[in-house]
Amino acid sequence: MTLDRPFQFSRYRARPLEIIDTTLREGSQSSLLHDHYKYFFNQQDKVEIVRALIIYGVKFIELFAPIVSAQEREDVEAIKAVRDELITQKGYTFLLAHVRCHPADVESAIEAGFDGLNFYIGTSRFARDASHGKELDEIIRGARTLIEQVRRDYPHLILRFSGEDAFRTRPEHLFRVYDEIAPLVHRLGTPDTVGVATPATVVRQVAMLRQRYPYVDLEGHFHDDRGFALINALEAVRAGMRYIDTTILGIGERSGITSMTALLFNLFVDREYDKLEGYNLRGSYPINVLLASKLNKLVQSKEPVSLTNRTHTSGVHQKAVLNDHDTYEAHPLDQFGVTESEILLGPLSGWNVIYYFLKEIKYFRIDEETAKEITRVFKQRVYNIRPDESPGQILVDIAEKEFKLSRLEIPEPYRDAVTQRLDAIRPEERGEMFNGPHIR
Ligand code: HCA
Ligand code: CU
Repeated sequence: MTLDRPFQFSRYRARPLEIIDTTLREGSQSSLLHDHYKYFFNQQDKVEIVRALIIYGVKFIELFAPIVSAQEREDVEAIKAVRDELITQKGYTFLLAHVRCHPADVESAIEAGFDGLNFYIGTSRFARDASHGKELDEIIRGARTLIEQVRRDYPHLILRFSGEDAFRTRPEHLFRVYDEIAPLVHRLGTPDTVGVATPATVVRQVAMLRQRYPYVDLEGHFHDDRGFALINALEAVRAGMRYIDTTILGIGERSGITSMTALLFNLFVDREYDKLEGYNLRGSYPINVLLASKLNKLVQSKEPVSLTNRTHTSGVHQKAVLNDHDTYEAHPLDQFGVTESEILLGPLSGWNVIYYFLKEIKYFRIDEETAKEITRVFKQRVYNIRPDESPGQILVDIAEKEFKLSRLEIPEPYRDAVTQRLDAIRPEERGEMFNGPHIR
């Protein structure tokens, strides 16, 4: 067994945290694509996603090996063209092919001009029995021969090896394989393929691998079956893992993997700023929206970097947020591109927000007592709302038709300029950062 320092890839000095985006590989395995009559990202989707990732600051992008289909092979060409176009502006981004330990996968990736190969093979009992049927010695022999050959013939390639289902592989088995492969690769992956890991087992696994393979960088890949994909990735980063696989919105096989923006947002909240070097954090919400639009859905409500986390529905919250949004918004989401805050009118709204809405946004001449009365009427009416109505429209109708309120006449050009009650917002947050809540 040799555990020498491996060869280095010289073109790039890795940052404290490198995201390996796998939206177009792992993410393409998401059932969400199949729920929307879409089944795959088309070439234009892929090009737009890759462009957004590069602009966001991602330096490693994983794609399927082109052997998967003729279409994949063509798409790699288009993706490479975008990457090349952005090099002068954004630096180099490495394209990595996800390959089985099969010569045909490797050949297809090399032919397509990939910068690196992410080898994987199942090492757990399950994979050995039910998937490829190979025993450990055979796995080792096959992988070693292939990787040695690739290193010899293509020394510029960045190589990674993952024992799939590493968290259900017994440590002595994992060591037997990794001891042989570690000297040949730049990174060792330790994927939690079926989402069984916990923060505690992740910390243990990272410590164990760091101790045994001090010269090889580690890569994590955490599935969300238990809802732990985010916390596991965070713990792994804290324990010294440098490379983390993520996807935009965390999409992937079954419940997916760690969401890229959720991970970076949490590192920011925990003040791990060194890990955020080179990421354009303000692009977080826009990149989530981009992917959600490709899936024909909204950014999901459980996503930390979402408008949902700046949306308020209950009367108590709405009143407080109008005075100081920090009351129910603890995190600097505006720095992650969620620059608006939203108040949704509905049966839970109180008179404060209704007063604000009718007076400041709809220009009614109204006093507080009238607003309270209108609120009482609204709270009855809104329970019978029709699909073609909005709560805002019901309020305007009540104010106009039942209470016969008149409105201020504001000349057209000035209307947009006076809709926000700026005195409710702290001075340092005025301007483009925070324009007051958007009410509807
Ligand atoms: C897969 C499995 C994988 C691979 C991860 C890796 C996993 O879908 O092929 O190559 O590190 O979760 O184990 O995504
Ligand atoms: Cu996976």
